Amino acid sequence: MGLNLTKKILQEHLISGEMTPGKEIAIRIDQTLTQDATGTMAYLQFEAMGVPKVRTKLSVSYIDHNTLQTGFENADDHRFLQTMAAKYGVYFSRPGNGICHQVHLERFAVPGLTLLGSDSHTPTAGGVGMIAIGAGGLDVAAAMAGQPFYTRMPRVALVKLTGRLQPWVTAKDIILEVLRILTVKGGVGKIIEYGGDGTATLSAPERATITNMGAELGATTSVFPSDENTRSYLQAEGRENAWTPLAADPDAEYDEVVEIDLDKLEPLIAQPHSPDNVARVKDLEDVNVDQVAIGSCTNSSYRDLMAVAGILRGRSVHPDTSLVISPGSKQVLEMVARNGALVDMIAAGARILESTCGPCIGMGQAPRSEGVSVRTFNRNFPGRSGTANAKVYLSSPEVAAVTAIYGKITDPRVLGDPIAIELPHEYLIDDKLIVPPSPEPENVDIYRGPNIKPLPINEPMPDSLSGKVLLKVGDNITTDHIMPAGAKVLPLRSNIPAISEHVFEGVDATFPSRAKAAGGGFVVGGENYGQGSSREHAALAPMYLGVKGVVVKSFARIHRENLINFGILPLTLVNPDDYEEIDQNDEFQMPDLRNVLMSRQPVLKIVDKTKGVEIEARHDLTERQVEIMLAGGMLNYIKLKSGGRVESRAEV
Ligand code: MIC
Ligand code: SF4
Repeated sequence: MGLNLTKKILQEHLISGEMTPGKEIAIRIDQTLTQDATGTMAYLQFEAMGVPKVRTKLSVSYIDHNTLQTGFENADDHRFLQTMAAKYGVYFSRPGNGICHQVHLERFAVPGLTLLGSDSHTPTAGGVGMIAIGAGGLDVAAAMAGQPFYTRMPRVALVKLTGRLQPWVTAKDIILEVLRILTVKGGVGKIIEYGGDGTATLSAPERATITNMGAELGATTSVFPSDENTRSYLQAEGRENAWTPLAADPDAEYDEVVEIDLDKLEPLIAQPHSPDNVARVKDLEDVNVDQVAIGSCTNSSYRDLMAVAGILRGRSVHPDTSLVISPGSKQVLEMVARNGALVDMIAAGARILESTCGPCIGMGQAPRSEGVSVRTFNRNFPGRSGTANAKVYLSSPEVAAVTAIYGKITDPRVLGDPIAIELPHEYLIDDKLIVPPSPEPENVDIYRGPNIKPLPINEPMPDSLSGKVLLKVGDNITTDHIMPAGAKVLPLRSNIPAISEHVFEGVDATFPSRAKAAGGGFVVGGENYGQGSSREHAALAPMYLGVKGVVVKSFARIHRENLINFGILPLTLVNPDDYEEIDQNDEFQMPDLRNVLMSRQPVLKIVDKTKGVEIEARHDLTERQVEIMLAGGMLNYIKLKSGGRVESRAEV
């Protein structure tokens, strides 16, 4: 049996372990990316590792999330990041240059290489055949310091595309269909590989829309073959040298196969409040819409904005609907400005925002109370838009643009003939907003504004753990629930004492004060706990508040890894029905925990003293992860291994 593409690339990068699903593997990381919201912490952690220069082939630091600058915090962090990049050998993409994933695809992604990014949508680069994985900032810091990335070998699922998309049906509809079939937890523990004749009909930017939103499946990553379409994209970006052909062997084996007939797909839309709550657009056509937002790392490429401009040309935005557009990058914005497409958007009444994440992460453009917003983004979790009771739908740019004109959810096929979009033979290449590292790093002083607080570091694990269940939550809790983002909270990403006051804000605003008063404790959750963003703040801030363990039915990958990195014990219930027995405020005890973990038994006992019962839970930690837990987290572990070098240098 031949190899699938995933295994071929992983094999090339394998440092240790065997490629059997579920077994821990270590892979070499060629490239890293960070963005400002996770990057400040990642670079503080990198600095604490005491390495003079990054040891990757390429590392890029992007500023794209926190650009509102409503106070000094964001600008201070930008300066910190720019000086860190200059000193430690990292390329720096300045604010205005675009969203990290869009710019990385345009300027840096290379087929067959590995990329680790401190953002869950890093898999976007899988659109050109990279194995691109999202992780917590600490894992990315370790990769910059030359460490391999450890993960469990995922299973590999093939999504076999046949046929070709009909007019007005797009790449977004393909990934929404995959989400409809597999759900937001259907990709956990898997890499999704795309194949079949239908792949040849999709351009690299369309493929990137699909791999981007593979994050919403919970997948480790998603990857397309590298073929002639990949070559022409890289050539048009002036990077043909980066191209290599890559494909699965014809007789490759997969753990699972999903088939999608592109001919049969129709325009789709995800309804509130989950990306897998997918319906046909034509079944929702009576829904009035207050706001349409076009942009984000999923759908803001040149191709997408040309489709939008083509629809808006000579038409007007509905008087009851606001249309905002954020182009994905400076390249996209400059090209649509030069060819006049921007004028079509402005003339139709669109509000043009800068090339950043913007409304996708709640940095402005919150909808009205109970308002309906149709967005081309990838997440519609409750509250993420900035308005707790808004109803957010996710669609293609085509559906979004037509909806903005009609003021209600509208199937774009009403417009008749499709818009013809010609992909450029040459993209406009101007990297002036990408600053290379300094040739004289010894002369670069690191700038630290007052918002950068020392990195909290956990204590080694005590012999036993005990404490209260501080909070009990249900299924599919996102990291947006645990550690909200948005214009008020995001500026505090480098200030853990301040940001920890917002933990679980939308779920139970009393959580931080109760956790502190109780001297810490436990959180209990349902299925797929911690889905969504890679933000390690969803582990770091609870750790700061004293959370010692999280007991759930199942975890999302990145969040579980982040909990381990910060020394919070992740436990899954052996018998999911035990969830019903546990109540908030129950007293938990885990006696003799250090010994139990060291004994390599995967199952341990939680004594629920309040109920007088014992509950079985699995930790599923690898030997390496047991050592990390015992040390009180990854930084302490690295310190032990390196003879005590790690320190928190971010003193102010
Ligand atoms: C997101 O889409 O939620 C973010 C903001 O890009 C996050 C990272 C973060 O919280 O900083 C992600 O997806 O990882
Ligand atoms: Fe930015 Fe939104 Fe993409 Fe996250 S999902 S990187 S916030 S555009």
